Amino acid sequence: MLKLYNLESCPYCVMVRNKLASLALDYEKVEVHPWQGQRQEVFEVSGQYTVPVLVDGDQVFDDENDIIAYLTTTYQKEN
Ligand SMILES: N[C@@H](CCC(=O)N[C@@H](CS)C(=O)NCC(=O)O)C(=O)O
Repeated sequence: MLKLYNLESCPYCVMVRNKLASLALDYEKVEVHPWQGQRQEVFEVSGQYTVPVLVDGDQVFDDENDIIAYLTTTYQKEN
C-alpha cells in the first residue's frame, strides 16, 4: 500500500494527490503536523522534514517531482 505523508494545504502535496487520483491509486494518507519540528515520523522515514513524502514498499521519495516521475514510470499504463 502506498503511503503519503501529507499536508492538506501544501501545494506540492496537492500535485501528488492529483497524480495519485489521476492514476486511480489507493493510498494511505498520513496528515502531518503543520510545524516541521513535530514530524518525527517523517524524519525517521525520509531523513528530512518536508512533505510530501511517498513510501512504496522499501522505496522512499521526498520531493514532489521525484514522486510524480516515479508514479508515472511505475503505475501509468501505456496507451
Ligand atoms: N519538495 C519541495 C519542498 C516541499 C515543501 O517545501 N513542503 C513544505 C510544505 S508545502 C514543507 O514541508 N515545509 C516545511 C514546513 O512545513 O515547515 C521542494 O524541494 O521545493
